[in-house]
Amino acid sequence: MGFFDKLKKGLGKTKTSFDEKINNVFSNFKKVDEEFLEELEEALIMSDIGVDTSIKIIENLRKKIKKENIKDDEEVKEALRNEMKIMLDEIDNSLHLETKPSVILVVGVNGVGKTTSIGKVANRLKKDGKKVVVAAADTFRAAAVEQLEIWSKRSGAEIVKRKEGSDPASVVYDAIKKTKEIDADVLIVDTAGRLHNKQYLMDELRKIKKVIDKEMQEYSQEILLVIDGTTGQNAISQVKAFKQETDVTGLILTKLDGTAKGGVVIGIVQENKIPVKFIGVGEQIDDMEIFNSEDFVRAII
Ligand SMILES: Nc1nc2c(ncn2[C@@H]2O[C@H](COP(=O)(O)OP(=O)(O)O)[C@@H](O)[C@H]2O)c(=O)[nH]1
Ligand SMILES: [Mg+2]
Repeated sequence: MGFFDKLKKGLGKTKTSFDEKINNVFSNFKKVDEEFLEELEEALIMSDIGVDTSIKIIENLRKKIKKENIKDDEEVKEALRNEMKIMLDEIDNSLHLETKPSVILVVGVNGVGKTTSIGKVANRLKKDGKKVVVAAADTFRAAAVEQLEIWSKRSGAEIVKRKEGSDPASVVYDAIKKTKEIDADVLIVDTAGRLHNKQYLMDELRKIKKVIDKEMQEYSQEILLVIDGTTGQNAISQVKAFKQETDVTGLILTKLDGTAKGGVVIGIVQENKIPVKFIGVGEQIDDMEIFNSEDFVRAII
C-alpha cells in the first residue's frame, strides 16, 4: 500500500471522519447558495479545523465561487481543496539543516511517537548520506533509552546515553561533544514526555535548550513538536503549551494511518503559523513522509 492509500485509509477510518461530514454536505448538494456554504462551514468546524480557520476558508471559497461563477459540486470540492492547500502552503515546510552539524530537538507529550519518529528521521537522513547522532535525553525511564537504542541500530545512527535518572541536559551536552568529535551532520535529541502541567518537565526542556543554544549557537536548529494525529482538539492545546515554552519550528504529525482526525492540521498550521514537516503513517522505519499539502487535501476530501 502506498503512502497516499495509507493516509487515505487512516483518515477515512472513523465514523466521525472529516471525509464523512464534508461528504454528507456534498451528497445533499442542490445548488451553491448561502445555505450550502453555511452547512459546509459547520462541517469544517466540526471536523476540528477550528472556527476562525473554517470561517476564513468559507470566505475565500465564497469569493472564488462568485468570481469564477462556480455551480457544479465537483468544482466546489476542487475549490475547497485548493483553499485548504493555499493555507497549508503559506508556511515553508522544508527542514532547515543547512549547517554541519545541525540539531533537531524533538518534543511532545508521552506516547505521541517522538522516539519512533526520531528513528524514522534518522533513517531518512542516513539514506541521504548523512552521519547522524541521537541523544537519549529521555532519561526518565530505562526503557526509553533502550527503545532509542533499538532505533539507532535500525537506522545506523550513533547513540549517546547515560544511565536512567541522569540529567537530560548533561546527556545533550555529551551528545553535542560527540557530534563535533566524529564530525557528524545532524544531532537528534529525544526528550521525555513532558506533560505541560508538570512544571519541572518544562524546566528540564528549558535547560536542554540552553545547552543547545550555548554549544551550537552558530548552527541550524529545528525544534519539532510531535503531535498524535488521532487526538483531534487536544492537539491544539498541546501546540499552545509547547509554543509558550519553546520556539517550535515545525510539527511531526503521527499515526495518520490510524483513526486520524486530520482536519485539525489545517487549523494548527493556519492559527499558529507552524508548518508540518513530516507525517507518520505506521510503526515501521519507512512509514514516514515529508508533508505534501496536495496529497493531504486529496486524502481528506
Ligand atoms: N500506527 C502508528 N503508530 C505509531 C506511529 N508513530 C508512533 N507510533 C506508535 O506509538 C507508540 C508510542 O510511540 P513512541 O515513539 O514510544 O512515543 P513517545 O513516547 O513520544 O516517544 C508506539 O507503539 C509506536 O509504535 C505512526 O505513525 N503510526
Ligand atoms: Mg520516547
